[in-house]
Amino acid sequence: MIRSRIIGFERALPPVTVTNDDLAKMVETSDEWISSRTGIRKRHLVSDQNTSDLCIIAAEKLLEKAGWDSLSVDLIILGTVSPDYTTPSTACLVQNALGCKNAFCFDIAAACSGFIYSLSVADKFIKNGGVKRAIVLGGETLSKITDWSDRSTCVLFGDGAGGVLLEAAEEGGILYEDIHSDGSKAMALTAGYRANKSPFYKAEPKNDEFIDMNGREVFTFATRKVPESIKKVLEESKTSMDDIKYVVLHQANTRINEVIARKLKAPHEKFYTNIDRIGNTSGASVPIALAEMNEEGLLHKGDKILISGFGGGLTWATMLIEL
Ligand code: 4VN
Repeated sequence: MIRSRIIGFERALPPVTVTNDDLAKMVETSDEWISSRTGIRKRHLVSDQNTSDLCIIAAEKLLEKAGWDSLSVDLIILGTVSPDYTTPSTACLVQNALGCKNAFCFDIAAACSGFIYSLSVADKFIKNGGVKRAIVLGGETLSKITDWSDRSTCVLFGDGAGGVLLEAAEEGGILYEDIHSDGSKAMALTAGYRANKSPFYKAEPKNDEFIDMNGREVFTFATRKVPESIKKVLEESKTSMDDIKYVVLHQANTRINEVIARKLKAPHEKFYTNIDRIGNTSGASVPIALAEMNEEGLLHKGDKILISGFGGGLTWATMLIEL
């Protein structure tokens, strides 16, 4: 069977960092409250960049480091819930900046699971035989859809992008996946409602463009569904947690990830974390974490890792990968 192998990891973060103390000057909060409840100490926020700008930087680094010709890329998929435009897709903006004229390109909206959903779709195109080389990205500028007067959410999020290259290979790569949605809980985490401004629209316009989260409901969902999903991937792939080098969870909140680790009875050292420096970057968090792990020399050929995203939709997805 054709496999999709990951052969590069890169990230791009905006240069400006904002500390908890900076936020405490804007809303009624404190470094103590934010860091003890979420594990976040600072986050990168854009001052003049959009999602495409961050994704283009990450994608340029990917092609350069791998020595791939732009014209050899067949597919670009980009997970985002904060695209520059509804159309063109952010993936098409990346295509143009990189000169990947032979690629077909689209965005996937699956919030914090977006990068893993995107990897899953790219994997199917590769397994089908039509695509040999793909760029898969996760990028967000959540700061543009954050309600900066809501102290319960504005302290959580950060901006950034990350991505990988996928190449058709004989073995390794994406080994197993578990991927789900539960639209019955859609309203637990919403953002970006687009009011109908047509003169023909008669209903009361709804103003709901900013991130709105029922923290308790999403917390409960994540700590229930993610351990279940990881256990299922391990069982069905006949893999033991001992065989897993690292578990890379969506960096939503340190406390959530601690509960997940405890439920899995897995040692904390296996769980990579960078939320203290990066905050919650939704669909960008897993690829940013992978790029930082790679830069720190933690990822080696042959290693097995688990990646898991969970959030808006509600959506969740876990993948077993052999590097
Ligand atoms: C997935 C999750 C979260 C999330 C949910 C709850 C939460 C993050 C609630 C309790 C609160 C501290 C913050 Cl699990 C967010 C996303 C969106 O990316 C996805 N934090 N908290 C407290 O009072 O302790």
